[in-house]
Amino acid sequence: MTYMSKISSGLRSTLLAIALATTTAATPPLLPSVATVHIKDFKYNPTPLKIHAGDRVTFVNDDDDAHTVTASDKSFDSAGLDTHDTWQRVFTKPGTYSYFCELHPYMKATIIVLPAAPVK
Ligand SMILES: [Cu+2]
Repeated sequence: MTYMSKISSGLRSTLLAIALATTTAATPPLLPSVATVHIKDFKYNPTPLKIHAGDRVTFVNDDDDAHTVTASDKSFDSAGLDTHDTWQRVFTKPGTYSYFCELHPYMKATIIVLPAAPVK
């Protein structure tokens, strides 16, 4: 391969990478989280989930159907998550959070937020 064709092939893969990045831009990059709740077979797992104040939780829809992660008091709402969609939320206040799926209201789960973990 000549030097010039190497550059041109490098440029082509750069453009391809940009094109791919653009098409996947709808899904925000995942931030580090302490726990992941999987939605599978119309169930949230694990539930109840225990975390500490300030922790970020990732929700993943592993089902073929769309689901939501919606607080019973509507204080948070993921909106519709299609298959393989993810949604993240940081729980800043201790408390017990009940949530459900707006599309299948019998799907219910709980997150227990304990006071922030002591600094080691
Ligand atoms: Cu659902």
